[in-house]
Amino acid sequence: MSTLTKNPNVNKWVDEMIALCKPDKVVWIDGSKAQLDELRNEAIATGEMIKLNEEKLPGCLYHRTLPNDVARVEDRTFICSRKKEDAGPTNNWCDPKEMYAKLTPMYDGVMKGRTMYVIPYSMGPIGSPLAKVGVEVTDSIYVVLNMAIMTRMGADAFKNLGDVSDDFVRGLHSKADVDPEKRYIVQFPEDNTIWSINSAYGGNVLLGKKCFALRIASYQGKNEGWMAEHMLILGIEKPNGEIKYVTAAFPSACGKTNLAMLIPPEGYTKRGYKVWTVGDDIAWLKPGEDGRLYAINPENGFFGVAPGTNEKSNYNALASTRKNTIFTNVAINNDDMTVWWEKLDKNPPVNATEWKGEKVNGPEYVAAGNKLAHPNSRFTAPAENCPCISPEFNNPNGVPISAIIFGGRRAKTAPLVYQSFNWQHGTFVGSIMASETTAAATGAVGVVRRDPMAMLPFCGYHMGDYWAHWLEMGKILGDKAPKIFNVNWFRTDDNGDFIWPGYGDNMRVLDWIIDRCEGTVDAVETPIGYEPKPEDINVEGLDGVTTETVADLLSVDRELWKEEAKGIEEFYKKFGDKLPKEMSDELKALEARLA
Ligand code: GTP
Ligand code: SPV
Ligand code: MN
Repeated sequence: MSTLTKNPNVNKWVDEMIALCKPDKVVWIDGSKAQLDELRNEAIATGEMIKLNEEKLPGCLYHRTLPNDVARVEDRTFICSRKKEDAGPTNNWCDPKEMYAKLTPMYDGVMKGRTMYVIPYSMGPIGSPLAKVGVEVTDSIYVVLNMAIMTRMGADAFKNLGDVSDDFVRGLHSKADVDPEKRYIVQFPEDNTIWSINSAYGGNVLLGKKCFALRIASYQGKNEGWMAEHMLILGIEKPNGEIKYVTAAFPSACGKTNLAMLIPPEGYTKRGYKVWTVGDDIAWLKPGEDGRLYAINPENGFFGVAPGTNEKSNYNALASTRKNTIFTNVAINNDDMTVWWEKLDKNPPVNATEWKGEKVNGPEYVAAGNKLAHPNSRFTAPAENCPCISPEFNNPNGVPISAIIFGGRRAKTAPLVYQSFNWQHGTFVGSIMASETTAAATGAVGVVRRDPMAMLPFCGYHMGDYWAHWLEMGKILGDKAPKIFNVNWFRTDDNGDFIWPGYGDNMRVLDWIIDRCEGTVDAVETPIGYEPKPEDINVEGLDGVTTETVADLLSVDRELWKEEAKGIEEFYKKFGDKLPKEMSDELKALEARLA
């Protein structure tokens, strides 16, 4: 039995996992600095992690995963609810009994010769009424060190669980042989259980993140009256000191981290605007005592996309990675043991090791069309490192949300920004999201697919029931519900170049969104929703982007949208009688407005 907790439910379950995996040794993670330092040193000694330049990147480590193990694997991710219809048409499903029977032999003795680490952690500030406890057992030090950054990890999480509660999520992970043919990422929502095997990468193995905080938590939220969403949370401080909070759901690698940490254009900073980051990937939302919707970030760090991050595009993210950070699958500059990735700067290191571990001449390698860092290479950085981390980051009650923003990568169709007519229409707008696929998951990149609410890979139950839950939440929130918007930073011109400058300049769109929430700016009614008058998007100080450009970015091509409506109808058919009538009504209303 552990000295960390007397909770019999925890101890019994860990004993079962030990009996199954048969590790040589079991280490309970208390979260102490001494213990973590010891694990870091062990990982460095075995070569699992590489120590980086102690002066330039203090406390930072490098890790490389196998080339077959660099992203989430959606085709090997399962929702094992007892009834198939509870997983719905957008999830892979298998009967839980069958799945346990298939995986149990794979875990049998898998940790022989290895150490099992038992990680207690809290998703959300410890003691928050919105927080939840998880325990992950794993044979990977990399997982322990990442969980130490991404969650509130250690003995305090057990204190919060108490001595009797059974309310914790059980996560079992083994890297096993990292065999992609035997890789499984499996959620058992009805058992509060996650089993992950044969991967050692990010979202597949940091079980507090996508597996718990989205797949399991979305199911818990439906049953308990709250929401778990793939959303950033940010606060916009206005010149009068007032802060308005918004959330935004964009699919993986579509700009959440960047928007969450943006630095407003000069004209705005001079007037006293500032952005505060509460979260960059996941939000848990629940109505508060005043009837408004409140959000916490269940995470404690950022597992962010490295390529594209630089001083100019995302100063705050880069600053967050300058100490106590883990870099995965980026390139190393061997001259000074620092890191490099595409678009960090224009100077790839000459004496480089590319992400797979081969020593190369960086400039030559890049000139030949190769990438030094994997497109889904990431940094794991503590939230406390972020220069613009919100003073409310640890507020156990979260922050009140004024607006919810949906968005994705669409070369055409979706305009720069529009507002839904109301919550029900906003739910429809979220449900019809589509976006080009990215390197965050294995498979083709750049293919447009439907990704409702950016939750396609993360909804732990039937998507039709999920939409019904959204509609239900709207009824509970009533006139205190956040306003719902849709944005698209990714429209392209005839050369395929992005028209909108994006990044910090997205503040100009947030500005309009906040004004709409406060009712201080007009809008134009279009068939798809309310749009800004082009002149109401501030273009002051922009190079080559005028009010005419904005008008173009806001144009709604009725023929394209009629095609879009057909695509939505096709997509909706998948959901059969689980599709809420409100959603098909909204589709009919859209078609009528387009006709
Ligand atoms: P996950 O962590 O996978 O959920 O992704 P995310 O939504 O946090 O995406 P992130 O902010 O890391 O952005 C991913 C990629 O999109 C990076 O390469 C960015 O440089 C690029 N990007 C972000 N914001 C913008 C923008 O406003 N315009 C353009 N053109 N690209 C952007
Ligand atoms: C995503 O893919 O949306 C991520 C990265 O945020 S991972 O943690 O790997 O899921
Ligand atoms: Mn994500």
